[in-house]
Amino acid sequence: MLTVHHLGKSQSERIVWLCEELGIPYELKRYTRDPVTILAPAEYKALHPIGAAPVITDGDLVLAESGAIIDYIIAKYGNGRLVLRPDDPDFAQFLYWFHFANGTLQAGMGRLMILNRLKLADDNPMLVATRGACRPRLRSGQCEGRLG
Ligand SMILES: N[C@@H](CCC(=O)N[C@@H](CS)C(=O)NCC(=O)O)C(=O)O
Repeated sequence: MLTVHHLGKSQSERIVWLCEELGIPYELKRYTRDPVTILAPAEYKALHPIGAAPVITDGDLVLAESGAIIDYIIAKYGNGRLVLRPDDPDFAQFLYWFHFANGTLQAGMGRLMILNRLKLADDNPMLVATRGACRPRLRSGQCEGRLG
């Protein structure tokens, strides 16, 4: 049985969303962040050496890394849904947006979220550099343009 180990307010939200979208059976095991540190509880960190959400288990398999989990669930349980084949005219664009989400969008948003929490001075060089690298991509309207 597929189990989604779900840490609230984390990237595992996407795995729950995927399972719901596919309408597949799965068990949802919820974990709550430490109220002081806002980090995952020790029980969650013990699931996989990466110590980060999301994590799924499926029989003896313990799998982390959201992109790998999404690929695994779609390949194993998707019955051809939510994926394009190489002969589809949109195949390259499908790959681009799939990898853009984790490789660029999430990475940039994550860095900005952490730096914003530190309440650094507005001219802090690390904040300025991160904003410079991330915001143009987030503001470019690229996502809105694609979504229409
Ligand atoms: N590249 C990893 C990143 C995983 C990650 O950083 N997860 C964060 C939450 S979004 C986490 O669990 N951090 C540890 C913590 O909050 O204690 C993935 O896509 O799965």
